[in-house]
Amino acid sequence: MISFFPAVHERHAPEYEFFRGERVRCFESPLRAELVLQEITARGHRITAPDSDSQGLLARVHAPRYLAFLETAWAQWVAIDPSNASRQPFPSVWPVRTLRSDIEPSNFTGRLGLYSMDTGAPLVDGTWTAAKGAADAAASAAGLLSAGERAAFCLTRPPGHHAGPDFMGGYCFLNNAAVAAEALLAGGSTRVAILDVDYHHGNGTQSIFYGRSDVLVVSIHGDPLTEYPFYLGYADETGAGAGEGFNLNLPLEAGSSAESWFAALSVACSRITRHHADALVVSLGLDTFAGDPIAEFALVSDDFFRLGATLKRLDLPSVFVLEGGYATRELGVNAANVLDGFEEA
Ligand code: Q9C
Ligand code: ZN
Repeated sequence: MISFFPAVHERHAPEYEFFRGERVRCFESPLRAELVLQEITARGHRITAPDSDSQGLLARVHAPRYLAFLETAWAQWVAIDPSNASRQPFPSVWPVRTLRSDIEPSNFTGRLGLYSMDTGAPLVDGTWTAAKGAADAAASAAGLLSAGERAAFCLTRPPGHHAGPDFMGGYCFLNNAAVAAEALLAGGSTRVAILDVDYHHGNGTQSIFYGRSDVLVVSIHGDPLTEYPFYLGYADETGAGAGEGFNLNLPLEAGSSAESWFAALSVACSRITRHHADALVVSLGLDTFAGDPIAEFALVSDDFFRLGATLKRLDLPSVFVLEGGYATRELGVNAANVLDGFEEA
């Protein structure tokens, strides 16, 4: 399968995040992409650089003031104090209920909190460049599908599905899957489906399309009562206004078996078929793997062939966009198994 790989991903390499009150090395690392690249190259997939600019599409997905912040955040951070160049900024205050989010403070801490859902998306010097490269890959892959190709893989990081219209979070800055969906619409699709199979609910993607009927969003994920992102992803979230009925959440208890996961996948596929989608975007999180260090599902490496093969049966032009997956050593094999399962089915 043709795979878009933006080498600039490596510019996003934060040193640490917070886990149980401690600083720990980031789970979402450049090595993830390098190991996937190694494995899909070894299996004969064709790798290419992104060739589309996602700028116009990003403006359909994200708020202008959020994009402006993200692009200039590092410069503002370093302008406060040159020694900040060797420090990672983290948000420390947020506009929760009763506080105002219509006003954008000029203060960096005020802006960072306004545009963050958590402390889980550490920002560094190269974050914008890397995130933009991933969005460009999503635009490129969708462009290729619009030109008649049947499938493409975005070997991209940082991931995107937690990033909402105007906020970052959960390792995500720009919503690559949403960019792919918008690019498909711009390229002539009229009914797109996004299937999010990451362990964590894709709150950003859901929110971006919640009021719309042209993009169906279906997600299988750990029950937010116990799993991140906690505040979205419940079964009663079915869409709003014109989008009513075009959002489907299939939460599963943490610890669910592969068998129940594939049962949910079959429900998801039925809904996508009923949507009469003309293109599919797969938010391909691989943190459903049994060995994932921060997730609680039980898929084994062979199950990822089955996932690919199942998606092939939808018979739709498909863009696969890498999301999470933190069992780094097995990530390449698991990603490649999905692609090969799809191609060999
Ligand atoms: N610090 C994606 O899979 N919290 N994001 C994990 C470890 C957030 C995962 C706890 C998990 C976000 C794209
Ligand atoms: Zn995840």
